Amino acid sequence: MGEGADTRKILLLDLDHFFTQVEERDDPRLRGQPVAVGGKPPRGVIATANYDARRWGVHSALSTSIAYQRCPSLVLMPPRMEHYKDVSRQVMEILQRYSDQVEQVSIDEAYLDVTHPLKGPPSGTLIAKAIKADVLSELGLTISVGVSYNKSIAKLCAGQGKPNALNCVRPGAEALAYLAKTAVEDFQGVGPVTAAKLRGMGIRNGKDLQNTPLEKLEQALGKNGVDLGRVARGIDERPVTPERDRKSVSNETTFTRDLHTVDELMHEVLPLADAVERHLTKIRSRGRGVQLKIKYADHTIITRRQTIALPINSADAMCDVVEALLRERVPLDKPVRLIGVGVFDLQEDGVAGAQDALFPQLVPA
Ligand code: TTP
Ligand code: MG
Repeated sequence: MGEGADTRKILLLDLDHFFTQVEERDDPRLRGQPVAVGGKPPRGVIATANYDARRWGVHSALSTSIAYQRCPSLVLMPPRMEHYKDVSRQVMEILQRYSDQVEQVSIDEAYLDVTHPLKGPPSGTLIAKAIKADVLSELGLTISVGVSYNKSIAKLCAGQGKPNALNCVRPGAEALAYLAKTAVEDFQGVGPVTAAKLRGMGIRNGKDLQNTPLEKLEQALGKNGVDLGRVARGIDERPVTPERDRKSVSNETTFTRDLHTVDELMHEVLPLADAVERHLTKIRSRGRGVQLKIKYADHTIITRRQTIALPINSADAMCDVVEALLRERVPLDKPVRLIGVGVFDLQEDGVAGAQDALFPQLVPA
């Protein structure tokens, strides 16, 4: 079976009240008090507040003067950004142990694809538990985790039952039921304006989104409406993309009729690889890996990547790797509707590594 979207294991990890948690860890006298990190009045704002202070209505982006009015006993700490960045790096290092697919999305938040973990048990929930235990024992911090098969559900369920949450939503009926009861404003990208528009159409939750045809959502909200409708139906194929992989060049095409064989597919690959070569020449770069994406007629997607010894930029070299991948690592038991090819892990021509590899005789002994 191919690696369709429904078979992934995705985690979203988000540290609890991050800046204040670090302050409380470093100075235990703060524990049990309402604490915020932020700038001083009259002009300062709150960066974050611990859960005690939140009960008083103190939250991120609130003016600190108002925070003091709401909570006169508030303990205000000045931000120590460099320190929080160091702690953030330490957390990310723990995540890297479990997967090489880590996408940091903010100072205290990251997605992890653990479909093929580097270590740990073969279960998203058990890996989440192991990571939580590492972060707590090594760094003294709690982190909330959502586990599911796509990014949007992982993100939604990570936010529930904070702090120190661990929630899992399984694909299929469980995911659909979970999404059905999610309020529209809890979906990512739905702000007050969109929410009001949806409510005006009688759409209050995921169930209503599931029951509204995508065409209708498109008419009301454009492409975002279609994306929202798909997310509510449990479809979100966005990959977890580590920073290094964002440095890639690729090109894809959807066929006018579905294809079945390696030869048919390779016929389509050449012009794509040519376009990638032209682009690489323009930006004077080479890639140290080749990536292949296949979308089947049933819309499941698989991706395959192959790192290569010498960085390449030629269409011929790309085609060789793609053909090997197609023959060895891609099941062609279903018709294919789209193929994408590209290179990743780019480096500029003339950069030491590329030259060394291409012209080993020039490397001084
Ligand atoms: P968040 O993860 O949004 O918030 P949090 O970690 O404080 O609380 P939660 O338990 O709900 O996850 O943001 C992470 C850090 O980013 C937060 O500790 C402080 C900083 N931040 C700001 O400086 N300004 C802001 O407006 C927000 C939202 C966060
Ligand atoms: Mg957080």
